[in-house]
Amino acid sequence: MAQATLTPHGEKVETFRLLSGHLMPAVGLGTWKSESPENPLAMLSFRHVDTAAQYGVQKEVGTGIKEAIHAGIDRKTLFVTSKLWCTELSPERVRPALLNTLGELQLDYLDLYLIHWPFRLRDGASRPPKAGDVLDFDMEGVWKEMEKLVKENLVRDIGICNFTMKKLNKLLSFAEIKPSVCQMEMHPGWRNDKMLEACKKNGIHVTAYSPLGSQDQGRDLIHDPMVERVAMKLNKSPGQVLVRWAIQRGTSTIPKSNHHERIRENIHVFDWEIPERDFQALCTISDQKRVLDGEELFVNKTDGPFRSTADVWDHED
Ligand code: NDP
Ligand code: 1BO
Repeated sequence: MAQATLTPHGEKVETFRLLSGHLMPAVGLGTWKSESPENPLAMLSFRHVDTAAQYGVQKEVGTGIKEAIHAGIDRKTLFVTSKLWCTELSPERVRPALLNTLGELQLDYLDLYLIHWPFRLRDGASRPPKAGDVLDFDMEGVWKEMEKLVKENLVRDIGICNFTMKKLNKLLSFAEIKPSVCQMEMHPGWRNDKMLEACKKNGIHVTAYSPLGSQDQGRDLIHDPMVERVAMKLNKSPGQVLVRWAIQRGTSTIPKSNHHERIRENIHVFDWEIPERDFQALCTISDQKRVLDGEELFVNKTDGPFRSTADVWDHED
């Protein structure tokens, strides 16, 4: 469960303790499709930013971090996550990819480095992939390289995203350092209870991505009648209810916004709670469905190796 602490300015924030013993702030700023990732204001309020080489914004995120540090924030109080993209999922590419990420972010270590998706793609792979674009993935070899990064203090924690229980069990069968964090799509429209339980059982902290239902073709949870009803009752915004729901489920979460007022809104979730009855009501939203099912990235219906999204998710949904 989240632990409450006070910032030097007397603001209440909540954190989760990872397997490694390190603390992770419960809410971070997402940066996928972000138009203002250099926003130091966001860095000052969140203290936790989630980015990835694939998002193409690491240089801007780095500028924001630098400005926040210049404004007096201690690097040690920031939590910076990035991710290893699918084209770099071979052992000899792990370290150069991390060094490139550190260079773009102007940092000498990351707090958390994640495998972005457990599928290796050929450089220049198409969307959807052509025959030969999805390659074999040496999970053990890649994880050993990730473990070396921890031992060399280049990253404090390592973890995974978009894993299934099958892939998690495979990883745990050889991991010398267990993943501290598993980042998965989770919101009231896709609770993914099975994966949350599997992670809890192994002491792995879960970060819920797309907590608001994501963007563009995502799921409009902001206007879901149940979410709106709870928000109205608690005098909070739908966005705040969705972020708070994630925290009360024991997950950290990383909402993204391009708007200052929403960024501010999404972090003001620490001095109130969703009553149990309303929390449970939010857990009953029907039509459970992923937004990010991986189809565009990994499915080739005729040439495989993944011919359907069910293949991508090991037929566990
Ligand atoms: P979110 O669920 O965070 O939703 C973002 C959308 O919600 C945007 O359209 C945003 O619009 C809108 N929004 C934000 N705040 C509010 C608010 N208070 N009220 C109403 N609307 C709001 O989507 P993401 O898919 O971006 O997920 C969050 C982060 O998770 C990503 O940015 C990324 O860092 C991470 N992620 C990781 C993945 C992985 O594979 N590991 C996959 C997907 C996401 P606007 O910007 O206009 O405010
Ligand atoms: C293509 C990247 C999905 C968001 O993390």
